[in-house]
Amino acid sequence: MRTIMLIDMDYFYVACEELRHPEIGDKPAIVGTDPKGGQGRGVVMTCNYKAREFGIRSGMPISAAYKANPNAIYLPVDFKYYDEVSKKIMDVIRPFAEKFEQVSVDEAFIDVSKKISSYEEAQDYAKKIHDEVLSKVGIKCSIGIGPNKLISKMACEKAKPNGIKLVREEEVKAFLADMDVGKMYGIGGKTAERLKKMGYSTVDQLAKANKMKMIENFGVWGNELVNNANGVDDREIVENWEVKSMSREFTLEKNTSDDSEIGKAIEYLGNEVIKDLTTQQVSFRTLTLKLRYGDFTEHILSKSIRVNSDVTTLIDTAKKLYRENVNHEKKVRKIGVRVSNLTNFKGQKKII
Ligand code: TTP
Ligand code: CA
Repeated sequence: MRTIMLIDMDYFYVACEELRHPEIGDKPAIVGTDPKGGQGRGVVMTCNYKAREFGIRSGMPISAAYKANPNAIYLPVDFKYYDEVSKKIMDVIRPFAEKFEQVSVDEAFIDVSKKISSYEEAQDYAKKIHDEVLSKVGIKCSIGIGPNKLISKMACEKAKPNGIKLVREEEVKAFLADMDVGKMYGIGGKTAERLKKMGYSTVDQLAKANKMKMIENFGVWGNELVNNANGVDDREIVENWEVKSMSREFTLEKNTSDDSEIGKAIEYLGNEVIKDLTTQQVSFRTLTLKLRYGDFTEHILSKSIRVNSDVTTLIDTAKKLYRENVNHEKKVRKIGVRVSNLTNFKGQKKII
């Protein structure tokens, strides 16, 4: 039985602020730009559930939030502090996992297939993780449990806030049945619109779509969309970004969705990584590409390479990962290229 969990912190930035500002109590609170008495520009990054009762949401103009509730507590963003809290949380979660993949500052997938032998056990295990994050860090989270990444992520959406939701393999079909395509993990607003125009409004309808037609319209992604609509997703949990690896990252001068500019950044990073590998006299088997978008969400993509690693293979593979997975609805802010599963030139495994 494959058991995947997605653990996501509730209203993360504000939850962090609550740790150091107990005076927030049960008042509505917002992290974002300064509202300047309703004249401020910029957006709400997130808000607690009390503020959500006033219709305030992430991404909303801060001026609109102010209009909805001028008496809420408005706090500036402090990425450094949220990263510190995030690290503490991930350190709590990691030991529970056979495989651990942090997907963003407040979310991680874990594979617990071998640790768990029944769904009941999975639920108890998730409860343990939930309680330990709360007792050690003081932050509430929600956990989705399912047979793959897609279902666990979507189950987690249903679990929010502060809940655990399990979707068994045999429940997947019913779970997806009447769902709007826009609610499916990985489908953004523009794609949902396109799908609806093509006659696929619900996940059910998309599940029955003709794959060739979908590939004509969406490229290889079309095939994946239909698989996902059927609840099928065989993506692995990609192990940690940091360990036993070499990596280079690059923040773009301006957030962009220009493929050629991103291609150039990948070439630059690929060449730098190859230089590092040559200096250390190691070759790699696994390549990982990290895309961080303007809204600070991240996409981490990985591929194992069979042939010996050279710079052309590295760059071509990284570009392919980019082309096949990029979310064109968002602009890219930062790119990272990492190589792992390193072997020294004599063929011995090397741990870095
Ligand atoms: P999310 O996990 O999407 O949201 P959340 O943790 O605030 O709320 P939820 O309880 O629904 O999970 O995002 C994590 C953090 O990323 C969030 O606390 C703030 C930041 N963020 C932005 O900066 N801009 C955005 O548009 C979103 C959605 C999040
Ligand atoms: Ca969250």
